Amino acid sequence: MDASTLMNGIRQGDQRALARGISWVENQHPQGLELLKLTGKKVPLIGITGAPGAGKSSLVNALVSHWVSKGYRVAILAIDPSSPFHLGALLGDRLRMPGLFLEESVFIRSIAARGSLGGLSASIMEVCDLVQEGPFDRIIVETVGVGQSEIEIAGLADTTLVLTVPEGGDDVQALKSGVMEIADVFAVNKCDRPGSEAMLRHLRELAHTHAQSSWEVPVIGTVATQGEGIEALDEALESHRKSGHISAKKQHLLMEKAYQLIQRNRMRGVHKEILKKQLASAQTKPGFNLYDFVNNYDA
Ligand SMILES: Nc1nc2c(ncn2[C@@H]2O[C@H](COP(=O)(O)OP(=O)(O)OP(=O)(O)O)[C@@H](O)[C@H]2O)c(=O)[nH]1
Ligand SMILES: [Mg+2]
Repeated sequence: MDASTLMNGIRQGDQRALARGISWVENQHPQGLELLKLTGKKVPLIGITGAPGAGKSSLVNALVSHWVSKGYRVAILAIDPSSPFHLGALLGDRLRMPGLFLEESVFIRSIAARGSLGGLSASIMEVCDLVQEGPFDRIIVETVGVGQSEIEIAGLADTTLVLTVPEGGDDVQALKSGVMEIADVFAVNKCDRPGSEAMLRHLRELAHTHAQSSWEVPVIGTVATQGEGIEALDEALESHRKSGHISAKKQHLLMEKAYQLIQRNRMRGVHKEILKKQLASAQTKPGFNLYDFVNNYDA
């Protein structure tokens, strides 16, 4: 199949076509680039991040159910930060999202953060570009908030939702040291647990002191498993989308995107195993110098 035929399928909402397109892009199939050249549509992309077990998938589930009831079509991308072929994680999320799978209006895909330099890979950006061609009203990307990934999700998403829990003492420290800058909206999930009022109050004060002229991060209490606070959360996400605060991040996003793609293009043809062999042979020659070797290297 050629790229434009597949793209037609994707635009018409054929989920199998989309799944195939994503595979092309992820596996750097020769037609993948042709497919990407046809992209350009923009659908609001919401990134959701937070500590392992904070309730991201549960919240996505509740939010997506809410959107589906409003008639939205939604794509969910779950980024597996640890291993590329961790079926357990995907199945786990599938089980936690009963019903949604059967919904025609919801597309779910787990994607691996492989090939990245400690963060989201170029292919994830490409997958997002491709998914935006589908007939979706919202795209949601779930990523576990570890290391750089949460910073990078902020570069990728139009709106970044940071999730925390009432007992998240460590989270509060993290918030003070910069996560506040990446959050557009905050949710304190598991508000059925003790300490939620104090946590909400604390975060609201923090949000207020960090507020920028164009946007003060709203802090929403939720109980994802019971769908509590979901409407308020939806409203907060919506008002961020309409705030115009979004545009300041776009240039940064584009730069990050270009940077990673340039990096990947430059490294094309450089394979570690081959490099190892070439080095081994170069080292046997008299006068071997690593800097000369690197300088003259032609993949
Ligand atoms: N009490 C309570 N439990 C919740 C709530 N939301 C989620 N949980 C539970 O918390 C556990 C983790 O929820 P997940 O939605 O899988 O959390 P996650 O952040 O997606 O987890 P990872 O993807 O593994 O990082 C599950 O057992 C949920 O049922 C909530 O609002 N209240
Ligand atoms: Mg999850």
